[in-house]
Amino acid sequence: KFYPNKNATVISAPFSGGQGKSGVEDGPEQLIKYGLLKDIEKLGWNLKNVNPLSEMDTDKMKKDENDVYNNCKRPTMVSDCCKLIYNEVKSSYEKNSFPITIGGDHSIGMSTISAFINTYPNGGIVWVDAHADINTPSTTESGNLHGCPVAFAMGLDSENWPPHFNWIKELKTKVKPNQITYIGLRDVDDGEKKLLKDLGIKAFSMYHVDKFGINEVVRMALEAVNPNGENPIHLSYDVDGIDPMYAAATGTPVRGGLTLREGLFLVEEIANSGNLVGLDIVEVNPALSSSAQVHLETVNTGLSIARCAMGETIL
Ligand code: HAR
Ligand code: MN
Ligand code: MN
Ligand code: MN
Repeated sequence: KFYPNKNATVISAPFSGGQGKSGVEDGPEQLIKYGLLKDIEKLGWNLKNVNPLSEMDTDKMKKDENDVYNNCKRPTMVSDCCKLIYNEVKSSYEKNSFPITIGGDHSIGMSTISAFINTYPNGGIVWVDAHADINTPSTTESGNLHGCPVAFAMGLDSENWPPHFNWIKELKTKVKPNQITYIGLRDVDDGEKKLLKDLGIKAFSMYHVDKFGINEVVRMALEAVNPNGENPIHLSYDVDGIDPMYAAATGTPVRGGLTLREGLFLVEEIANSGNLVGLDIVEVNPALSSSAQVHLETVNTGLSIARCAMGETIL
């Protein structure tokens, strides 16, 4: 329905400025090395691969100790890179090419979901993650901007943002509380819990997955952001939503996550709805692999998410 020509753009976002660890900037290269492009092409898609950060000296930017605003770390780096990523994702959407953004840390989600909602103002977002990533510059305890992308895309607390993010403040459309839902949460900060509650965002934690089962959780999540069943859906997938048993090579693993099958089933189900128009796969950090096996498992988990999203299991 959405991509009759089956064009997709793999947007490499080798970016680590939203958090302190290094290595996550190598996620895109690893996913591609282990077959991402070939896997998706096999499913009948015409692919382009672009890297909007190719001209940025991200190593140098990451080392700049003066790049701080109040408690926010690296606002210049995050803002400059995220703006480039926003433009690339937006242009992919405008060309009717399915954007698959591969991170990189999850701060880039501010770009992908903003580009989505500014293309499809009635769209719905499913955010799969152990974390809610909805801290504002006022509530963040870590100062890591990968914990804040949802708040930026929603325009929350914008009076207190680093001025670097004025470009996102000025975007026409903000994500509204009934346009985003979560699956897999299990490490949510107190300030984030308050925001989720006050805003009435439908969030499905691991408790809900255990209580209702993943099938019912996906159904409820889609009902929350896509009540008429016709709206386009953007899926932002942090691999730490899946249990570290299957995706340990990530910056902030949290035990008690989705099984591999739960984590893939939800993607299959969203793809089966026919409404999936965009995908992010983030927080694969090859440098944090404790063994070659862990490395391979995490990269393969990322590849499986991509294949399920692009239609592998639709018969
Ligand atoms: N909530 C914590 C913070 O704000 C941890 C965020 C960890 N984020 C990611 N992305 N891995 O989901 O710092
Ligand atoms: Mn995340
Ligand atoms: Mn996370
Ligand atoms: Mn925590």
